[in-house]
Amino acid sequence: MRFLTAGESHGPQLTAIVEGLPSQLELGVHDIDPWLALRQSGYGRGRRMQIETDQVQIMSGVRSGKTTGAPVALVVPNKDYRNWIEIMNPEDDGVIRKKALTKARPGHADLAGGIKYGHKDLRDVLERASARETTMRVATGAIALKMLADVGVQGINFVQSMLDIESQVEFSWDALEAVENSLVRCPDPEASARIVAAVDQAKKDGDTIGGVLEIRFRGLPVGLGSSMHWDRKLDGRIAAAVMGTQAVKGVEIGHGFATTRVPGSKVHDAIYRNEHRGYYRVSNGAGGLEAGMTNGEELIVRAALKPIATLMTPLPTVDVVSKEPADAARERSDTTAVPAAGVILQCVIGWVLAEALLEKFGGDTMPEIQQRVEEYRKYTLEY
Ligand code: EPS
Repeated sequence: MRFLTAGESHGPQLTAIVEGLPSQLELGVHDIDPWLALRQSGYGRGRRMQIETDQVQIMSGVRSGKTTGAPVALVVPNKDYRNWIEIMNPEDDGVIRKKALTKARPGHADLAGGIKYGHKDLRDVLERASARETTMRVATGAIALKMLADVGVQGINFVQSMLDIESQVEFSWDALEAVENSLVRCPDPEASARIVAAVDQAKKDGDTIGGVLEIRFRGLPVGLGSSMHWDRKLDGRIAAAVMGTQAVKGVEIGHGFATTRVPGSKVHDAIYRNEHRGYYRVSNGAGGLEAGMTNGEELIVRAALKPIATLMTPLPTVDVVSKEPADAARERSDTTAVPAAGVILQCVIGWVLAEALLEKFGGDTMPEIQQRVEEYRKYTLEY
């Protein structure tokens, strides 16, 4: 499976082509749009989210609510394009550069991208680097999540901390409701309220806020990924997908960096077996991955998201046209996108898992895959 995305933040539309999906997967816009809506939510977003109501159009590869096996083309129009048509129109050779950006924002793609791609209007860089692009990674990831759900795999994402405000509640799958009820997707109501206040303060200060996200999946078959080939190890592929998401600066699986602070006897998860559960662990420091393969326990991934680089109280920079010192450009932006990032990361990790599922269980049709997963689950229990 693979996909390509295209589209600028203020261009006409966002596009994705997904190739390699099995046929007979039940799929409709109702499987994708709720994820797009979740991605738009979260306290701390800017005015752009009031302009957009992202809804996907499925342009190919699906008939009567099922995939045919053909490439699936997806489109999400940018409603804001009508306000940018003079600036972003791909057809117009007299494009007005009235929103040209020359004062490179520290932490954004602007300066390195301008040098690399040879642009002095840094809008030509930022329009694609924008996190608007994650819309299509959510749309494609939502398809992966549907495949996973059809073989009994469930995911969840939530905010663990923002600034020094940390969720104090022990994780539970029943927390989903608390997460959905929280303005910032944090399962701890008290931490959630403090984070909302911190976002308000940051907005007043012209500042931005990052945070730590946690994403979990349960019900994964044992042995997705590989211990034999470095580039097929699932932890590496998950880390690449997570780090390939805008603003992510760190990724951790299971106890991650904390495993370095205690000896091995306190790190590794003892193995038990009974007839009902088969092999299992009572701890999960490994976060569901050993040697690049799923081990049947919950997959636990954490990611660190840096604060958004567009600051209303800007940092010093250089104007790439005048080459004089300047304050970095101010653009309409979000105070934080941490809550949305959890949704995005669940989708991009879901994609990697669905890919690994297809590698292991093959099959041109979804019913074939489902049957093979079911047989393999029986085999795993008896092994
Ligand atoms: C973004 C800036 C803001 C965000 C945008 C990412 O958009 P605008 O410049 O139109 O105000 O809202 O995120 C999205 C549009 C989105 O859908 O996530 C940036 O510069 O990266």
